[in-house]
Amino acid sequence: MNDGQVASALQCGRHRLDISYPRVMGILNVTPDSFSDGGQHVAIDDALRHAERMLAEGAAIIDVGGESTRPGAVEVSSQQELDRVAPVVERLVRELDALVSVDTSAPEVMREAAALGAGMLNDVRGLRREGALGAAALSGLPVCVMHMAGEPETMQRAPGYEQPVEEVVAAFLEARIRACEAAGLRRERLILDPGFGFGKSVEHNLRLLNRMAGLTDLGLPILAGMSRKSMIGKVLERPVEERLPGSLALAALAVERGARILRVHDVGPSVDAVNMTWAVMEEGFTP
Ligand code: 7PJ
Repeated sequence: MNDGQVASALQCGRHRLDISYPRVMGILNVTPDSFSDGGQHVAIDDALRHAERMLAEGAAIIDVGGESTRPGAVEVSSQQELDRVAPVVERLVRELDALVSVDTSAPEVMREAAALGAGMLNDVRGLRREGALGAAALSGLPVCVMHMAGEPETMQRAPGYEQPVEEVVAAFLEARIRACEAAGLRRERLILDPGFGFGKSVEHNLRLLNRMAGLTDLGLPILAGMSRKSMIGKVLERPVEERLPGSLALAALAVERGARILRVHDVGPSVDAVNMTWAVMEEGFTP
């Protein structure tokens, strides 16, 4: 049972993450389309510099992803994912002492991430892959469990829901909490994510954000990721490089509706937006 109160901190390996106020997670993509032209070593150096900047701007977590889960993306093998992610995780931990989250659905990648010193796992498939529940349970790390309808390759073709989307998402997350507990992953280690843009139309996304506060009834921290997503592009008719104002508006609203971790590309501006929102909600918070 829980009393509806969200924990004020998460033990993330060696790091203790204070979530008594909303925190920002900076996105670090290490997919080939995000690699620079100079080969893998240059790419890793670039990734590290980018992470360093995000930490300086106030990111509490660096989310490293080696599998593109953008709409239409095809699956990669877990070996490919490991080859991309492992060297970056290793250096982020050793050189920057960063709290690293690894965005993966692959049990092998989860195990290796934990061994390399990552502090959090982030699975857009909600630990539904064969072996993922067990690997996540054994890691001892907090895990973000996200709702996704379908698979990235096909999920945006014609998203449809028989019930209101917020009810489908809440029921899915409740079922995943039970599956995690059955696998020995205690609910105190879970973070919930409604999965904006994953098998959802723009109308679904807007409705889901508007009603997201309902998810706080489950008593677990909520992570929201809407940074630069197509819902902003569709509403404002902006290309991806012009979505910062829209992203900040959505981050502020997500905080107001209960999010404690915001997954973003533009860390500095997001930290300000989130802190300002929290200052209003708490009438006096100073970062
Ligand atoms: C999310 C994610 C999200 C979590 C991506 C993109 C697509 N992980 N990974 N939540 N989105 N937890 O950033 O546009 O919303 S990849």
